[in-house]
Amino acid sequence: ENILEKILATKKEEVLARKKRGLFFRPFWDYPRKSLKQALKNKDFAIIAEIKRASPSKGLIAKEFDPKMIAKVYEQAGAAAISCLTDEPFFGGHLEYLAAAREEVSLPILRKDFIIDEIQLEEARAFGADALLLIVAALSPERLKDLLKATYELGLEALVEVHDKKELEIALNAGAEIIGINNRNLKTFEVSLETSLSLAQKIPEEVVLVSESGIKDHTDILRLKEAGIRAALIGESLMRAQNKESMLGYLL
Ligand code: IGP
Repeated sequence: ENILEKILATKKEEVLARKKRGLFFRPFWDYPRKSLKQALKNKDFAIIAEIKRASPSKGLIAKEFDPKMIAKVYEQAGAAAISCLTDEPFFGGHLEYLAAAREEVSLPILRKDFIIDEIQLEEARAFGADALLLIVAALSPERLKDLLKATYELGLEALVEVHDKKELEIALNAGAEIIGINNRNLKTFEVSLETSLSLAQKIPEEVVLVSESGIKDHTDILRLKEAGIRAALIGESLMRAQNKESMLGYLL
């Protein structure tokens, strides 16, 4: 059994419990949204900097963890957008961390979670997200289409994640406008930049492409740029950096 299946089983229970509880805290429901797509297009090379406390493959990544402060530093250092993990059991995240970041910065914020139900889209909006992640491997093509449509109806955007050619076709068919290529194989946790470099050639020009996972130094960024990729999503290497501002500056 792979990690994605395990996470999705847990997520189903979380969503059921959320539906039973009904009403939730919604301070940002009517907050004006920022466009992730536009923020990515505005830069020659854009970095989505991730607030990531832990992961199933690495365990605890950040011992000291202040999402407000991290968001502020990311913004000051020139990130184009922020991604915030909100999955608790596997990534040590929380929707409250996203809301905390929202209070602190004006950059677009992406809800990074395993979205399987419309109620999670509403939660994302209520807690101040501008965009959210939809993982092709976690959904049927029909569900992906439904959730993408519902995302737009709520005034949000989606980063649609793929890791092979077949998933890329499904994402494009569903009408994805921002596509993330995950360099991490969720079955083996192996990371290879080649995943992005080869798939990038198959993406139409109007689609905004983001390379995700395992990006750690300037050489990686140069390889992405040479393949025509103009955006990267970076978590661990920023979260581990003593000085996040200089790390981001170095990567950019
Ligand atoms: C960040 P990294 O290797 O820089 O920490 O990776 C991001 O790509 C990764 O957190 C991620 C992820 C996901 C997490 C990509 N897709 C889906 C949770 C769910």
